[in-house]
Amino acid sequence: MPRILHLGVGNFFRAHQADYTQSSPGWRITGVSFRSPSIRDGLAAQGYGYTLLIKDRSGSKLRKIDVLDRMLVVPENPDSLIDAIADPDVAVITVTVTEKGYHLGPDGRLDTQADAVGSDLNGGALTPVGALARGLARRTTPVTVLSCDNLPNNGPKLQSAVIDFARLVGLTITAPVTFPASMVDRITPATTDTIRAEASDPMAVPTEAFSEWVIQDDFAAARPDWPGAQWVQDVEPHEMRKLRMLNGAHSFLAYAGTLRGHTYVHEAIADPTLRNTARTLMQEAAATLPEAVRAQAESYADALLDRFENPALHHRLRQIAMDGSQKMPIRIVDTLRQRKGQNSPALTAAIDAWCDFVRTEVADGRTLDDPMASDLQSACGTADPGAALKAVIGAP
Ligand code: CS2
Repeated sequence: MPRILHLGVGNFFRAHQADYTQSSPGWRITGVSFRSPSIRDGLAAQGYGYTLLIKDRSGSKLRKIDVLDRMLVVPENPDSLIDAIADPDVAVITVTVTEKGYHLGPDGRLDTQADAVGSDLNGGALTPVGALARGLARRTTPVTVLSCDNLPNNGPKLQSAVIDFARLVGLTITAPVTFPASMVDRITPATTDTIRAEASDPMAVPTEAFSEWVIQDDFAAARPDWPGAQWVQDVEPHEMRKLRMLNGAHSFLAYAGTLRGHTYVHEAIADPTLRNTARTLMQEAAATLPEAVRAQAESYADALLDRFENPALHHRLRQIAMDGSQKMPIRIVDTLRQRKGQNSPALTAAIDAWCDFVRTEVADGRTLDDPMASDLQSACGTADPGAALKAVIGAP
C-alpha cells in the first residue's frame, strides 16, 4: 500500500492533511515528530486513531481519523527517519513544521548560521531539511515532497534549502524528486481539557468545518486523490490571498486583541475598533493580489470575518501571536512593501501592534514565544525600541 510520510504531527496536520487522506482509500500515513515523544505516546496508546471535533455555529461534529498507523520520534532514532525518506513505499512526503522549522534566513535561503543547521551540517539529521537531504540522497525511486506550511513559495523554498544542504555536505540527490507548492487552510486551535472531555478522547483535535487545499500539480510519483483539493499550475495567487488576508488579519488581531484584553479570536473580531482595522487590512492586502484572485477578494474577506466570528472554536490569540518574527515579514511587511507610497493605515497598525505587544511582554517579564526572543528582548532595551524591533522584521 502506498504511504505518505508526514513530518510534523501537530494539530494542523491532524485536522487537515490527515482528514483529506482519511477520505482517500488505499493510503496510510507514517507520522514523524521532531521533538518530544508525547504525541506519539498519546496516539500509540489508542492505536494511532483520534477524533476530530469539527465546530461551527450549529454545534460540534465528531469524525474518527485512523489513517495514521506508525510514528517515528526523530531524537530517539534519527536513522529511522532517513530510512523512511529513502523507503520506496513512500510516494509522498508532506511537511508541516511551521515557519521556523525551515531555518531560512531573511533572503529565504537556508540559514547555515542557525545552530541546529550547523549541527546537522556536521553529521546530524535532526532538522527537517537535514533529514530530507540525507534521506533523499539515499533514494532510488521518485518521490514528491509537499510543503504544507504558511510560507510563500513553500515548495521551492524547501527545495532550495534541501539542495543547499546536500551541496554543503557533498551529497547528490539522483532520484526524481519534485517539491510542489501548496496553500493550506483550516483554522485549528490547540487541544484543551474541555475538548478532550467533549470528544472523550485525550488526543482529540478541534477544528472548523471550512477547509481548503490548493496544490501545484507537479508530483513525481503516485498521489492520493484527496477529495476537495484543487490542483493548479500556479499556487502563488492563492497563497498570497490566504497569507496576506487571513494570516495577516489573524496576526493583527492576535497582537492588538491581546493588548486590548481579549483572549480569543471571536472576541477580538467582535470589538468594533479591531474589526474595522482587520477589514481594512484585508482590503489593503486584497489590492496587492494578482489579477487571478482579486475578483474573489471581497467575498473571501466576508467569509473570513464569518470564520473569525465562530463562537465555538475558542481560538486563542496567544496561539497566533507566537513566532511573530517569522510571521510578520510574510504576512504584513511584504504586503506593505508592495503598497509602497500608498496609505496603509491597517498594515501599519499591525506592525505597531506587534511592536507594542513585544514591548509589553518584555516589560511584564514574560518569556517571548519566538525563536528570535533574545534579539527582540535586546531591541526593547535600545534607545529607540520601535525602530529596533521593526528592523528585526525588515519593516519600513
Ligand atoms: C494562524 C494560522 O497561528 C497562526 O499563525 O494564523 O495557524 C491559521 O489559523 C491557519 O493558517 C488557518 O489555515
